Amino acid sequence: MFKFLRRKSAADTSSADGLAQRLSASQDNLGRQLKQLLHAAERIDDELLEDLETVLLGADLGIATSERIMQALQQAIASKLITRADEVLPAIQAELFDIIEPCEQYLELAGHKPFVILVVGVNGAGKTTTIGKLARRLKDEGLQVMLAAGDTFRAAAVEQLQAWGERNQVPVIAQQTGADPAAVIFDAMQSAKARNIDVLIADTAGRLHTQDNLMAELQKVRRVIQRQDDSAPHEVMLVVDASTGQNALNQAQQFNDAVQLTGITITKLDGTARGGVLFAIANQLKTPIRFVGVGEKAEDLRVFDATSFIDAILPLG
Ligand SMILES: Nc1nc2c(ncn2[C@@H]2O[C@H](COP(=O)(O)OP(=O)(O)O)[C@@H](O)[C@H]2O)c(=O)[nH]1
Ligand SMILES: [Mg+2]
Repeated sequence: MFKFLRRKSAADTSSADGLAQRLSASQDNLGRQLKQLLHAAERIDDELLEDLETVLLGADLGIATSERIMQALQQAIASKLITRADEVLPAIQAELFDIIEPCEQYLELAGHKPFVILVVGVNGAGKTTTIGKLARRLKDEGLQVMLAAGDTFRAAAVEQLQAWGERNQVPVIAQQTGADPAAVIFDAMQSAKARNIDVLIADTAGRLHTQDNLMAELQKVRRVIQRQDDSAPHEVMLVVDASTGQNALNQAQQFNDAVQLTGITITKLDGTARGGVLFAIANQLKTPIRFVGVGEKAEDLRVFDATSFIDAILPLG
């Protein structure tokens, strides 16, 4: 029997309000700014439209996504679907929902044992922390989890993963600093099979001498995993830090070109005003957004839910 991860944990469902609180800086930057502008507007004119676009860009939606929304608005205005300023906000909200709704695709862990998750992203994005949170979550669901310390670049990275492993009683496969990450992950694959592990999550380094080196290393790790299970890795998950704004979008595009992402986790949505970058990533990449990180603690990883996200960042009420 395959075990399925529950669609949502209590933390996801009981916390619609909690999410709004965590995202309050981004809500100030997007939802509140749009409301203020539209509240003050007497009619829809070019000046208002320009100001709206400025807010969208300022909220890190990026040029392409802001243009998409402005075009949708202009069409609705031209066809008289929208005639008053107070009709604009619901229209923007609906368009933003259409952008992110297709990315609400939950990570299904069925069908492979071990289910192998390769976690990639630049240094400091939140990879190791996300792995720790995810391990805890999966363990709570009754799954056997193992971690592979594939960031062999820095001693601290291995220790950090081991600390998460100890806290949550999850085994961590590691070698000395400087070891070949592909070898660590190869070891972990064998060990996971021998120990009947359900989910193996592999950490990776985020910085090498050049971007090309990093991507070549990740491709090697992928080949080594495939030598043991040609269907693996079953998830290549990028972790990006929302507070880096448009950089997060650029990273997503680069990693996707190099290692074909199957999922994205967007971290540090708490305490940044740049959460709007999630719309840019969804619109440009269309890759499933699996989780959002809203804090440093184990429970601060939420399943991405388009409706709760919109309600938090752009509430209509
Ligand atoms: N506020 C906040 N901090 C986070 C989040 N995720 C990670 N961090 C912090 O970001 C820093 C870098 O995280 P780390 O997992 O080491 O990044 P890595 O280099 O990609 O492995 C750490 O101090 C984490 O505690 C998040 O969702 N919210
Ligand atoms: Mg790390």
